[in-house]
Amino acid sequence: MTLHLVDRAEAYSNRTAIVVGEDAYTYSDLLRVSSIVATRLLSGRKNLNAGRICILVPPGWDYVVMLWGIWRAGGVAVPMAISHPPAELAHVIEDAKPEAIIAHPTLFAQINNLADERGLPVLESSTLSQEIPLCEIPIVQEEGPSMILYTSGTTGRPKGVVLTHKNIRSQVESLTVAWGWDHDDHILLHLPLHHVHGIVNVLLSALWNGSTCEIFPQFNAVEVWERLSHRNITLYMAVPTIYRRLIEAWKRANSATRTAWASGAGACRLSVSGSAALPVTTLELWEKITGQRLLERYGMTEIGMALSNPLNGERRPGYVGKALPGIEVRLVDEVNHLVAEGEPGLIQVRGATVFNEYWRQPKETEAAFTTDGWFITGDQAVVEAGAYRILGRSSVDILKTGGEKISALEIEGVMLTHPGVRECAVVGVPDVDWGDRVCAVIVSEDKDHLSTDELRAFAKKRLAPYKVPKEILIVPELPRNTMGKVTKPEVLKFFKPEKA
Ligand code: MLC
Ligand code: AMP
Repeated sequence: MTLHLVDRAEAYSNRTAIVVGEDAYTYSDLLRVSSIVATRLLSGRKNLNAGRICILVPPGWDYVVMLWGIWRAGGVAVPMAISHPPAELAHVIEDAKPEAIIAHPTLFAQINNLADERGLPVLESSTLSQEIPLCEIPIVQEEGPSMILYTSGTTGRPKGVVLTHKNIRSQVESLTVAWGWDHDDHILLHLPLHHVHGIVNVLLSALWNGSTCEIFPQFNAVEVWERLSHRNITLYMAVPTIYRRLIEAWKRANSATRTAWASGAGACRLSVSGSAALPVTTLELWEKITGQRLLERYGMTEIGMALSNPLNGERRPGYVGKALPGIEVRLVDEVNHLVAEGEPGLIQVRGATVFNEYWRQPKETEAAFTTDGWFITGDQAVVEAGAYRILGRSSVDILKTGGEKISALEIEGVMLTHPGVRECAVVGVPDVDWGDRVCAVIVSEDKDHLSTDELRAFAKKRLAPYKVPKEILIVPELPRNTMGKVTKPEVLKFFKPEKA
């Protein structure tokens, strides 16, 4: 069977698939150029046979045709974060064991040494889409792997979540029904393209439906407002931090600009928030400004989207609604017994949208599922009057900052490699802008010679920008319980929460 996503594109032929600045590309362009990319990647072979290919390309047309080209050649795409320093990229390369890396020339400096050291070819994205006589494109099985997305867990460095083509198809089919996607939709995309939110909820949902996806290379609040003010964007999706930033930019604008911007956002048929808890104050302010009530939904890299407020009907502030079409969600206690409505429980999810495995991590995979096949999310919730309310994570060591999931333990592990650091504890301080603000306390080997500036510079070199602690305190000792274990609730007291 060929990929449904690709088959459907044939029918959308001359409709606009992607817009980037002044450039518009049709579905026919997407099919033609992605088959060129596939031909070049195959380079005489019949099928990439699930070989991994990393993509280090900024959001834009090149990114989309590289992704489709890899899939059409039978490969597995490994989208990499363009903001990550080489140390983080090295982990992905080591783990995914790709056969090549596709990179945009502006990002060569980040990747060339890593690739050279490992004898890996770096393929320039624009060269891959240069005309060539096309070869026969292989038949790709929907049950096969399509992408590996890296996500943090409580232990170690980020793990690769393997999503199949079928998973992705099930995810977009569910969202299509739930959110009423159709070919007249036009969505704005500025989210990073190494997460399900940007890739599946926005880009692939648009392409599945013959809609138009307009891509901005990065988020900029004024640019987003200006674009919305043309009143022809029908759908908008972002994380709570972004809605917060948009609100702040709107407050700074003059009265005429505010009116134009608000009317543009109000013209969207639907605006969605997710990837982290949406503060009720943010929902209320957005509604006050634009007249639109945000639709909050809940999801995860391993499962796509699971819970959503309704397209039509009441969207309750502070709640994430009910299970999406085709997805089973349940709440259980510590011994896997269902809990009653009104009782807090652990969220478990089952269905065709759910991934099968962490890449080359059979033990982690086994531990992530119950014996009867439910995925254990690690999140807690309660059902009240038929709708789910997320209560938080089971582990204090998993944080969400600006929609990015991170592991406190991973950051602690990196900080401990600094010779001046004896001990380190990282916490997520509640913060109305970031969700969790990453903060660290350090016990130094030699406090007179260790500065917080140096520690931040050290972290910046080794960690993704959003993992770098925003505040670092050097303290004489860490708070511990009677068993000698560091008590994170006590560590939190070193920092000031920024609540709405
Ligand atoms: C950037 N910074 C962050 C950050 N992003 N700090 C904490 N958390 C983040 N997420 C840092 C920068 O390193 C910089 O630090 C400072 O903040 C300001 O940077 P910026 O350039 O202004 O930030 P910006 O590039 O605008 O990024 C902010 C953002 C971005 C919110 C637009 O983080 C973003 O797009 N987040 C969305 C992530 C996402 O798509 N998640 C979905 C995961 S999938 P300094 O020190 O240099 O000043 C998922 C499943 C689901 O969760 O349910 O969807
Ligand atoms: P990720 O691993 O980046 O896909 O992040 C998934 C996690 O984001 C979930 O396990 C939740 O903890 C969190 N999350 C996603 N959506 C919401 C939401 N609407 N409210 C609260 N948390 C959310």
